[in-house]
Amino acid sequence: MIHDGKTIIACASGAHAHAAIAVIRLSGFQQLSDFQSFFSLQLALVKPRTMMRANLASNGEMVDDICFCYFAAPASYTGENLLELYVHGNTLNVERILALFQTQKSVRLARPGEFSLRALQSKKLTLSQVEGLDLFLNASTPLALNQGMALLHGDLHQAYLDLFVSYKHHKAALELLLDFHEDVGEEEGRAQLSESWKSFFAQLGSLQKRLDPHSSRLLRPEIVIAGLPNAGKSTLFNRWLGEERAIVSAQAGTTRDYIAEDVQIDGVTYRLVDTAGVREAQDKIESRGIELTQQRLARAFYSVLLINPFESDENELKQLMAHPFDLVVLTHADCEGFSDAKKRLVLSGQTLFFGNKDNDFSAIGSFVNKKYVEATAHSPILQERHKSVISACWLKSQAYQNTLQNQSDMAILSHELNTLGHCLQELLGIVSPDEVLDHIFANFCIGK
Ligand SMILES: Nc1nc2c(ncn2[C@@H]2O[C@H](COP(=O)(O)OP(=O)(O)OP(=O)(O)O)[C@@H](O)[C@H]2O)c(=O)[nH]1
Ligand SMILES: [Mg+2]
Repeated sequence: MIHDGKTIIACASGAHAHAAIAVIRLSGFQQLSDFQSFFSLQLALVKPRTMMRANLASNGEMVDDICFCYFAAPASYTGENLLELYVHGNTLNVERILALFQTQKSVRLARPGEFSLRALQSKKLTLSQVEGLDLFLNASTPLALNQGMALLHGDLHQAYLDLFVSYKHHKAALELLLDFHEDVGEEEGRAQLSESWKSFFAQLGSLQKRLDPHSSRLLRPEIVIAGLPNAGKSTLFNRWLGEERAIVSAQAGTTRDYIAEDVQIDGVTYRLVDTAGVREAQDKIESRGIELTQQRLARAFYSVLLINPFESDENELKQLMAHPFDLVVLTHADCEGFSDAKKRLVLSGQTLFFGNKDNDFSAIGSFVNKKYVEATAHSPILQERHKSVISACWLKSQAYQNTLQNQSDMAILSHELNTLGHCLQELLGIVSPDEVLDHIFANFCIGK
């Protein structure tokens, strides 16, 4: 996305629901007085970072009674001249004010994320901070919220900076051995090389331990209820939500598409997903529904297999159980003959029983929470970009370590270390080679 020099405008507080107040942002204008025709007070007199009140007007007709605050460049979120309007949050009103400002040729609607992109371009935010902001604003788990804040606050970025400093120490040690070994001495040079590598490798190792291929499931964790048709999935789904959200009927194959709603368990928001019963599909729609069930199961954070022990086809159940379910729930526990019916099933792992009158889902909730606590204990890194770059760095550093141990040719080592360096720069942004040289002369006393 290239900066086209236009002023961008958008509602920053979500324009899709009526609210008491909505915040509209404008960024990138030449001077505040560009908007004079819309304001009832003299904009030339407005001091930056001061809350003001004014009437907004269009062709002399009052549009809204608002408050506003002006942030002069570069001391603003985007680093540009920025104006925040606090308007009445009716969606029509917001639309009307957005349209009013766009009557000026230089103003256009912002694209998603464009304010943050401009903040990045003006170096007000680092890439990690922008990613943190994204994580923070979309978080549905405390892990994502905390990690978003850590990124935004620059904590994780600091860990990458520290890693890069260690890398530069090591690179400097290698350069020293290559170009100045007569000054330093071979033995001393090799010792520095080995020590600096150990320290870098340990730092990278602790980041690598935070990689988890399944961590994307923690961003918006789903609890997926699956089973054969008529197992009682929609019944359990409705009872958990406390409302008649899904259609329940004695006809097998009632749920065709999956249905999802949010549930809270110990401060974490999960998507609870009711799915189409899995069987030999009877038509194209059912077949698609079953495909969707399999997809939801594959990306589920927690999967629950529901079984009606009175109506369970062993072969079909066997096929379903190929998926590693976290929990099995037997339904129809209120029905006569339940104990005998359940004896016919061969089950392993966690199992719970539910009948028509059971409304207490705390047992399932505590199993789900246990898994969440275990899955987040090592603070897994959630950002896909960070995960893939760290894992590439890890692979490269292992290869380099191999060469370091077995290869005495410094030129090859230097080449491999450079490719690792490029990878690290991806975590941080491009760094000029001059910096490495600066580092050598700053940290090592050469030509004593
Ligand atoms: N007695 C009793 N009936 C139940 C129980 N759970 C579900 N039912 C009944 O079983 C039938 C099927 O229930 P649903 O919840 O629609 O089953 P489903 O698994 O969603 O079925 P599909 O959407 O067709 O895959 C309905 O008539 C429910 O009232 C239970 O625990 N006890
Ligand atoms: Mg159903």
